[in-house]
Amino acid sequence: MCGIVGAVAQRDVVEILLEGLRRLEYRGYDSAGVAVLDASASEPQLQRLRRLGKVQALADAVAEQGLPGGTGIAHTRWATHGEPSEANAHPHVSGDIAVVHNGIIENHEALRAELQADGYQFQSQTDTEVIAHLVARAVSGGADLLTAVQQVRSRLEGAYGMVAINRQTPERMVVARSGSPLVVGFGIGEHFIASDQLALLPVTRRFAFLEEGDVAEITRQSVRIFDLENQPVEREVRESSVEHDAGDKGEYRHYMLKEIHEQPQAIANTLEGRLLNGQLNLEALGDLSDVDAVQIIACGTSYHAGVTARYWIESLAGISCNVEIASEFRYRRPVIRPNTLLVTISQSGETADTLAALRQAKELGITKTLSICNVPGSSLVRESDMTVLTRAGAEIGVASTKAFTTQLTALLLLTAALAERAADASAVQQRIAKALESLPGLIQQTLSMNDDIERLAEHFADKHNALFLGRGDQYPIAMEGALKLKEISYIHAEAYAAGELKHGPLALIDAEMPIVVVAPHNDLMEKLKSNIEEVRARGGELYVFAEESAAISAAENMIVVPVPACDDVIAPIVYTLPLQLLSYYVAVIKGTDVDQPRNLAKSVTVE
Ligand code: HGA
Repeated sequence: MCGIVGAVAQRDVVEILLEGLRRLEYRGYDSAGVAVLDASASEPQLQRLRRLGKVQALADAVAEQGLPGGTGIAHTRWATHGEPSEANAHPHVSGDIAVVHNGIIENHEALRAELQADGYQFQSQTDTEVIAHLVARAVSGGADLLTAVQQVRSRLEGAYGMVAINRQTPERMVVARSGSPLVVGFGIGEHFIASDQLALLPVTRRFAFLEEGDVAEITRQSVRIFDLENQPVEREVRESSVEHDAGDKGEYRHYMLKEIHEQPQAIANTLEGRLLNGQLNLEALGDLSDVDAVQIIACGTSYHAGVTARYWIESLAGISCNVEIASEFRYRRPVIRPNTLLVTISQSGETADTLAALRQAKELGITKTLSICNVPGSSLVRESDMTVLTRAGAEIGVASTKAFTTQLTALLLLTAALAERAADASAVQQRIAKALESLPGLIQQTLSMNDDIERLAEHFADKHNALFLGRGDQYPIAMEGALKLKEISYIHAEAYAAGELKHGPLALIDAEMPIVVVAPHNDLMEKLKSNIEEVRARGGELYVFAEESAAISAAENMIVVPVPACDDVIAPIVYTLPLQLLSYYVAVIKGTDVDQPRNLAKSVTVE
């Protein structure tokens, strides 16, 4: 999603801003821009450059033109209102004011009409431009930049993070947070703002996270923060422990492949301190002894982790569990049972819908909340009572891989903790502990399927559709496999619970429809075999991932790919790997932009 970077310093800031944007590139964007104020000139200058496409195109333009100045704002845009174009790229300028914005201004049409009636001319189709004109109007009415932004904030509906600068007062920026994250970076005699601390790690490690409704005025010497009532507030400045670099791709062709191969280590990191010498150590998860029901909320891949966890939580811990997509949950009136634990899952911890659903759930009376998240200090972590950090490390590929399997690992730990009150608690916990202990090694072993799957991918590259089938806790893994294929290879793929085939999708089966089946040797195996036969009888082309002991043999129109044997309880995690590799190699053959697939963004900070 959009990235924001800003700086107020004595030195020229444009390189800091560009480097910040590069660090946010992985999130996906369509255009980039920068505006810099130069106070050293006899008359302060505001210069802006924007480019459609990559940050490098912007950097080339900057190198050609030069953009001196100690105050600047920069942005990568992922269009929501108005096509991707140079005219719609941020910063947007109105007179002396320049603005960058993440999020959506929902009442932009009414504000645009009002501003046009007042004589303001619009240069873009974006919702953002209303902010620039509103701030400019307030400033020309006599307000200083801080007051102007505070006044404008009360006119804006929707979720946003924004930064404004004013040519007339060049050594300051004013920022506002309402729904989209912003973090202030503290340097020595210089200050920074960004939508993600990763952008600022080359210049500082000291950060204060703005809270909902905060407005801050940032100069070289000071950071003044005000709350919704415009009262001064303090926000704790913390030293960041986030890795300095996401690292380069190393020997790998894409971040996605690197991240797939990092999974044994990432899972070991998730387990560290929580599984010691074969014993679970779950105290740090918090007190779950009074939990009678679990409500899981998430989006996309995280939602699939949640659906998998429902199978675990109900069958192993004996606790009723609902799972819902955040964007649905937040706009209905769910009935919440007493003593419900709300579990939110998000890689970034800034997913707009998940955050809103968490807040909605609290309003509905949920008092116990736990987040499964990869980013310490993120909004989701800060607003939840408890957190299980997944410790996957920075994930750069837009299509989530190690974030998903570490989420599943964390959810299995949570299941073990919730099983505490089950009649067979110690047997369940021992089984989970034993299975998890073997997991990093098993995942390493599963990665050796790489070459077989690379060859298999050729069968998919010219196809337009694919079906993914699974039963029980493999059904959400089939959903995740289909999502991965859609995301990065642009092949239409759907997942079905295999028992559902005969209720409709069987009509789709023909020789042009590859069908991927995830088939661990569990108690649903015989049922699944029948479903496989139903497909074969209709000429479908099957690709079955199965343990050898399942005794599914290759046959005409059926390729069987062996997967290492494992305890059923961790099979969803193990079977995820071949599906990740399959979508990766199909995308490579098709030549798509694997790490930044079209139209998608990494952390989805808008609705
Ligand atoms: N609505 C603005 C900003 C979009 C955004 O935040 N994307 O992540 C626009 O369309 O320019």
